[in-house]
Amino acid sequence: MGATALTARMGNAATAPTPLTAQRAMAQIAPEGYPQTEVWSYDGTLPGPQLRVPQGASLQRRFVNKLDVPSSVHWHGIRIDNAMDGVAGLTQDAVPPGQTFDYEFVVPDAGTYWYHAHTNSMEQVARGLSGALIIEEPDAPDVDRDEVLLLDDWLLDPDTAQLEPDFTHPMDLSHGGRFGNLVGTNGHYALTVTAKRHERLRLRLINAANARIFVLRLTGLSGWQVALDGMPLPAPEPIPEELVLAPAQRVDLIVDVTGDGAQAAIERLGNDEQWHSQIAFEISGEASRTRRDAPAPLPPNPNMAPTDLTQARLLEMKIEGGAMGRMSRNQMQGLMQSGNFWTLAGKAGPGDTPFARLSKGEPVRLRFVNDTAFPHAMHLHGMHFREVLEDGSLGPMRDTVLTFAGRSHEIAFTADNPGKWLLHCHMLAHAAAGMSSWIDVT
Ligand SMILES: [Cu+2]
Repeated sequence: MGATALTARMGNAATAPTPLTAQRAMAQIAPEGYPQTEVWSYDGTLPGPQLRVPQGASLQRRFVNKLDVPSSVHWHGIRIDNAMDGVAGLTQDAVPPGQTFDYEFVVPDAGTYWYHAHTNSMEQVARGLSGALIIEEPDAPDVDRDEVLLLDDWLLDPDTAQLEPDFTHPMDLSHGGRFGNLVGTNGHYALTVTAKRHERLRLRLINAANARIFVLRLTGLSGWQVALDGMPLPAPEPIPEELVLAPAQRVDLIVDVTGDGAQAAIERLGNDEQWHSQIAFEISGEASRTRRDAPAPLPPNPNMAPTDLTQARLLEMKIEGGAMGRMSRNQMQGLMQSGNFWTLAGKAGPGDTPFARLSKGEPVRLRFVNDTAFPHAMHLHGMHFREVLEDGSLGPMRDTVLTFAGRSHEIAFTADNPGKWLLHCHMLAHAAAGMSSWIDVT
């Protein structure tokens, strides 16, 4: 029996779940001097409120839809009860304007997750419907501060600072997706964080952009990556010189402020091949005289055992279509008549039948063959997976893998969570234009 049912039976009707309200709001995304931007928000803020829940607890939110279009909420990366996954048309009906839906589920894994709209997400996420979801370890690592950094971009009219309303531009759908012309963090185009020298920070980076792959580097900050897509790494690892964060991916870093000057930064590689400040850290004062010892690994989450590859069924999903791809002109024109530009395993859109039917507990190897001219960030709902690396070993647990043009990437997972799980590209224009499929675990 869920907590809501229990509460009802006890006659304690006063404890309705806390609302999470989708509504229009104004946000100062662009620099001062520009007007505020009208966005679609959760609870009136951009990004939505940061939700923090202890590991193993039940998260309860009454989603209230005050928009004039249907919507629903997906809890990205949570190994969740299928009925709470928020995918309109697959796990629930979209919530009509003026109505509500009660989300209630246990959060089994500690880490950095996020929530976002999963009804017409190409438009609704671009308009602002996303926020951070932090599941706290019972024994949190020893840091001075925990900073959530939700990276995003916005496509604004440079004169009015309002969102460009053409969310279904064929150029975006058929190429890399909808990119913004203003890049920022936590709803600001230029986020500044204050810090002390030798202060130890846990940085939780979330890529909430519709299509942009962030390539980042740190200056004046030194440390380790400790988790990917929420899941702890077995041991802290050096931060790569260039940190790649595809749409929907997260990374947890533990860094010390080691810069000599007054500034440290997280910088982003721009299309111009130059490094631009993404997040500025203003250093003043000193937290301690010397650096601290290396951090311990994060405590492992439950159910992280690697999948037994020898027993695994092999599935292949060919990714085809898009501009400059190898699909024939005739095939492409046929696809475009249905409003699509891409196919997964020969099919555009989720349809009525799953890509695969899996038995609960079945080990699976899934090979993505990216036969297009673009990278795609493939996301599986409900279960994490590990990439099968070139030497046959298994990589860290993730929920989103960046596949590169013309390359194959194999993932392995154990189908241990029953339900209908979406499998799609997280370049949201691609997902809307054919790159959405699903698996059925029974
Ligand atoms: Cu894609």
